[in-house]
Amino acid sequence: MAEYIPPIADLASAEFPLEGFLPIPSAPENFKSGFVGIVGRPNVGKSTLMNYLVGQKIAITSSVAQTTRNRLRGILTTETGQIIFVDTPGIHKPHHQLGKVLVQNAERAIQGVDVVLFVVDGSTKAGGGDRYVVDILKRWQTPGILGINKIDAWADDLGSEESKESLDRANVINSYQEIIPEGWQICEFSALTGAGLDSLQNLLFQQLAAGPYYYPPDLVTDQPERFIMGELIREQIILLTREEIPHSVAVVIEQVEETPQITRILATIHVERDSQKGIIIGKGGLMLKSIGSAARQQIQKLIEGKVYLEVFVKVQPKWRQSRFQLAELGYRVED
Ligand SMILES: Nc1nc2c(ncn2[C@@H]2O[C@H](COP(=O)(O)OP(=O)(O)OP(=O)(O)O)[C@@H](O)[C@H]2O)c(=O)[nH]1
Ligand SMILES: [Mg+2]
Repeated sequence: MAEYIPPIADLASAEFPLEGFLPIPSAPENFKSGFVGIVGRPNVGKSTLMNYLVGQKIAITSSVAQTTRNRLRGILTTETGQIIFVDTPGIHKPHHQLGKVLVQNAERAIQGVDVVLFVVDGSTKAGGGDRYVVDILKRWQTPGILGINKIDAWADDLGSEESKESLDRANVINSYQEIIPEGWQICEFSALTGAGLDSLQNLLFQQLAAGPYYYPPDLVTDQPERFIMGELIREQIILLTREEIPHSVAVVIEQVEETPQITRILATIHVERDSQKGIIIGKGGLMLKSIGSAARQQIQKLIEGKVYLEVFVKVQPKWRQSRFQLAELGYRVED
């Protein structure tokens, strides 16, 4: 059936449900489906969670806050139903135009989904950043679930002292319970190890109503391949450079040329200052070489073929402050 699947890029702008595409079967009577928004403050593990649930790396992840910059859809199809996860940028108090766009997009996602999965970091108690997110969530009546992530950290930090463990664990859960709207269910899991994710999946299906297949059963994202390629390059920059560089970087895929033997990709890395360009290029071009080579390997996995990747670095002063430049680099408020 694979030959009937339309190009991923076409699906991105298609209407739901995607009727008329051959590979979409009609759903049995008790089939559940719907949209689940994954929201929370930056760095709590939202993208790691979505990747685990759908079984493929769709969203890049890192220990640097504000890694995700766009709403990303990841699709999970089982015999029970189909969940379309919407991964969102971490909600924070924005300091520049880019931040404003990110938070606006996260807020829009909350309004457009059937269930909100509010993900928090279980290795720390609730803080101001979480309360800030809850205040935004309360503006909408979308049903919610509290997802306490990183529970693998409980065992690591607390050793074998059982009483201390249960005490701290209870404290953490209580701190989040106190801030969420009444009636929300709670689920604990680790997006890193997968512990607790079966229960989470069951809980989500319980919350969804009967519905159609929105996407073909074997599709895991509607994100265009070009977009993911750019993200994989940005991920390597985040991983290999430090400090303020990750936030000042945008990647644009200028050209993709496919031949039966190889895919040639031309990409531009945009930074804000000459000094940042210097860091990205590195001594004797070594840093850029490392970024390109690591990204190329990731892209080869994505497209399952050989890749030739050519990367340029361009200085575009203050692009994060300019609405026009943001839009040009692919960051705009999404419908
Ligand atoms: N120990 C542990 N670390 C985790 C877990 N889930 C995610 N992480 C780590 O937390 C960091 C942030 O993960 P991301 O998935 O990028 O977080 P995010 O919420 O998408 O972050 P933003 O996109 O910046 O909002 C990464 O270093 C992950 O490896 C978990 O269950 N346990
Ligand atoms: Mg993310």
